[in-house]
Amino acid sequence: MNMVFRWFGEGNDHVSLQDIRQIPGTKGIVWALHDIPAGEVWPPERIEEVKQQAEAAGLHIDVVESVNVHEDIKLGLPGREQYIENYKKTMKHLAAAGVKVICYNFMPVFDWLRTDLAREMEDGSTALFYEGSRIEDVDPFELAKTVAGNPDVTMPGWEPERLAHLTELFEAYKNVTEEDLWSNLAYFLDEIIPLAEELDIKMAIHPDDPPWSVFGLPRLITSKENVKRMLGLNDSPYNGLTLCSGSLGANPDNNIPDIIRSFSDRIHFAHIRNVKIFENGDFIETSHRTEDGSIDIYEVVKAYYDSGFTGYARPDHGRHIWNEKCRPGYGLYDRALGIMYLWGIWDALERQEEK
Ligand code: DNO
Repeated sequence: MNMVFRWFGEGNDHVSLQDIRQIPGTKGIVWALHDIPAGEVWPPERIEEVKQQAEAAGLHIDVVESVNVHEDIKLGLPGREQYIENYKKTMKHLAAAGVKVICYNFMPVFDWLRTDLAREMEDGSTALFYEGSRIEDVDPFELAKTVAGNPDVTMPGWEPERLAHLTELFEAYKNVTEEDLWSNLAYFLDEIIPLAEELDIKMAIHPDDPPWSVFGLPRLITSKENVKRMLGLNDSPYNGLTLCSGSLGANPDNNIPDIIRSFSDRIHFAHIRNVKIFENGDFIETSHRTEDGSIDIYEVVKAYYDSGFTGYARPDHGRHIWNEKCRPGYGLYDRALGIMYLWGIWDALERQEEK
């Protein structure tokens, strides 16, 4: 396991590179140029800047999360040709800097979605929470109006540039079926995977979070069956996965250790975290520890271990603890504790095998 840690960039993250370097067994940052809108080319000099900062702190920049995919590509609009060209340019610039894995997602309109950024738990810590009833009956067009009229409304995973166009985006997706989205993904992959092979950059799609349709929008990467379909769209090993245990695991029908064992050779990046699922399907992000949530993190790590996983892994979202003021889900403390839990399991498995 090549352990890495998400870092939002100088001046954009309260966690320093030095902090990250001090987490045992952590070798690199997971990064992005967050200020560059989806669809634009990442300039080589900006990439070089991050590389130099990271390397000065003794960390690598092998994993980028994410190079976001422009909506025209997901919608299959004529504009996609230009945006795919731009995507390819960014891939080339990243390869030149030594990047090995690009994480991306193919979720229409939003990235991850929660209803509460700081739901308090019994011990006083807070965490991201998803309450189905607050989403499932919401009319997206009404919501778009509220958002448009109120600059203070922000939702996790909703990039400002998308928020500004919410009504148009919902309108554009009105007639896009799940099958359309699959074929638009296939089109995108046919374009970029040959280049990924040439550049030796592994593409790693992130599952949809939560793994079901929200606001009536189609969603693809939601189950084992759909992961299989996605990998089958292009059989190249460069067409791979970011296996996020917390995203797929929010649906209790998804057996994460089984998914890992089934597709281990195509998992280039592991996001490992736990969630506690309530009877009505709501869920909260807990500590990484198995006992605290609904996902057996021991079995998750064991599945990677047994598969001889040598790819990149990061702790995923953590709780907000010890009065830390941080980005929702991205505090230093709980994610660092998560890393130690993951290493604890891994090292114990290694020892057992040596005996
Ligand atoms: C949330 C993240 C996601 C992820 C993207 C990948 O914290 O796991 O936002 O970065 O879906 O493209």
